[in-house]
Amino acid sequence: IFGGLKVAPGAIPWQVSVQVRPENTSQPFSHICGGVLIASCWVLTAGHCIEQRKDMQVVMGGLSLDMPEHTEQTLRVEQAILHENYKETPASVFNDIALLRLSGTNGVCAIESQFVKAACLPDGQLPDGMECTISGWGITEDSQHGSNHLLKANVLLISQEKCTEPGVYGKNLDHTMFCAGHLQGGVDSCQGDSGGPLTCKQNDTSVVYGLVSWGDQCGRKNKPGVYTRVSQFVNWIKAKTQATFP
Ligand code: 4AZ
Repeated sequence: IFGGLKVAPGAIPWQVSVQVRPENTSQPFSHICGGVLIASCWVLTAGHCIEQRKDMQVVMGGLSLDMPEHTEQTLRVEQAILHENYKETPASVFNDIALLRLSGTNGVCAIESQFVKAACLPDGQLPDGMECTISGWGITEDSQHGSNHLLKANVLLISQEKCTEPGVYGKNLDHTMFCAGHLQGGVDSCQGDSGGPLTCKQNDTSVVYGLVSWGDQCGRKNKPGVYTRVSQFVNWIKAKTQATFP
């Protein structure tokens, strides 16, 4: 996160760290992406975060990546479901969404607490100009290695009309994506934040409106962050999670 502030305990209880290690090794897991808890056994992340032939786990309820915290819960990923129409091109990433099914028993995986809580899915579109929140452990203006402490920043929803202008992202932006940030630059998501939440208030409830997806570098003027438009995938999410999703 560029232009971010440290997150306080329990402030973003749906944030998860998606971690991988090579299959069947005893090497430690390392953070690759953010994710969003949407039900006890389900995490939403970006499609480009899925690495085949790797063991995956998610860590939630914590703020620091290098210190174990008593509020943390670590769960293994049983299955990664990549969107059928996921497609990466040199200039864009289409349908950049995936579901992680967590391991648990009788439909209980993550245990809800003050520090761990599922986010709601959006119901329709939100107005341009609305202020929303992004968060993650990704690269910052000061560190190419990312942040050890979870950071957050406020960004504004940018209209599709503005973001498809030739000087912004032109035809590389489609209706399954949207832009958010500050056109003057400075405040943005970056590498390592991918898959993490952009949440907005809808009827006084925080909803996961976007997932960090891509952008032309980070924090640059006229190059805002691009987010997966979660409202376009609510039916897909419900279909894939049905038996266990309320
Ligand atoms: C990345 O490389 C990336 N500024 C993620 C987010 C943004 C740019 C790049 C948005 O994963």
